[in-house]
Amino acid sequence: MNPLQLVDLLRGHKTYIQTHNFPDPDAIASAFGLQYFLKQHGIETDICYDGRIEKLSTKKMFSVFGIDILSKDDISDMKETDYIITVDSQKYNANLTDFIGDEVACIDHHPTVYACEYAYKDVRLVGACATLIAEYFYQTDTPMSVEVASCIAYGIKMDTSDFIRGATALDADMFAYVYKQADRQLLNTMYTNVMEFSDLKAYGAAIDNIHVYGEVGFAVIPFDCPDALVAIISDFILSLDVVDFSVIYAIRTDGIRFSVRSAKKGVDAGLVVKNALKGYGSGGGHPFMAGGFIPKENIPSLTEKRDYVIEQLFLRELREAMDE
Ligand SMILES: [Mn+2]
Repeated sequence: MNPLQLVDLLRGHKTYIQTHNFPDPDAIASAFGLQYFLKQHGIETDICYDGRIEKLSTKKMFSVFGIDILSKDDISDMKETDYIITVDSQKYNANLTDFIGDEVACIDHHPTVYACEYAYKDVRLVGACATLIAEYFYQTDTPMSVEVASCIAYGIKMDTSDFIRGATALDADMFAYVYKQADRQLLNTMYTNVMEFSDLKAYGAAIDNIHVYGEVGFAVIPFDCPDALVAIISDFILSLDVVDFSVIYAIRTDGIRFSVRSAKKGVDAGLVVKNALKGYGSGGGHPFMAGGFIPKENIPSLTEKRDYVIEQLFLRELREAMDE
């Protein structure tokens, strides 16, 4: 795709850049980078999202890099004729609210689930969406600010988990490109003071409750805990040397939220959680990272031995997955 075609498409239109709901660092870095890129070519845009920003480290991006972003409540004046560019997400996905504007463009690095035509479409399966945005600057020799360079570097690092998750040669090349223009101090700032006291409580609960069977680690967080934190704790438990598959779940007021990780070759976390929770709730995701949910009305069917039942559901699926 030639990014200058996107510039031509938008000229004369009120344009919003929309991230997926509950945006993560890659979605925010992609939106912020794209906004700056378009501005350099004479196009003013607003960044918007739906949902909440749960993690302290993600919120911190706004002050560190100087990002302005509008929540759903701030965009009540959006019109049907306004243009929307979706970044790090695609129209009709469950994680993207359908705002009233016209989705004319899409820039994403996820596989397409529901096909949709856009006037400008750039969907490539690389490690981070921010990589695609960095390439726009590179291809067109458009200058970027140190804040944009540092922010894109952070987005790429986070979404590829420091180049161990889905990273491609393009991610590495574009990281090198932005890193040379980044302020390393600014980037380093993102890694300090990012844990909240409530996070520590969730880590503590998971450590207290961990059960390991073979290479499978389970832990329950027996209180309300945001999705993003359940996911971080699942990564944390997977980092134990004896654990190759982690199942972390939080008991929340609306139900039980699961985060599942697989480092086992051939064992698809998405399939395991989908099958394990069948009849109780729903689940799915990628081969290496997935999530699931049991709504509160189905919790009684797990009986009083809730944790034992959950462990058995997963262990049974895992035995099958490993046999195949
Ligand atoms: Mn992403």
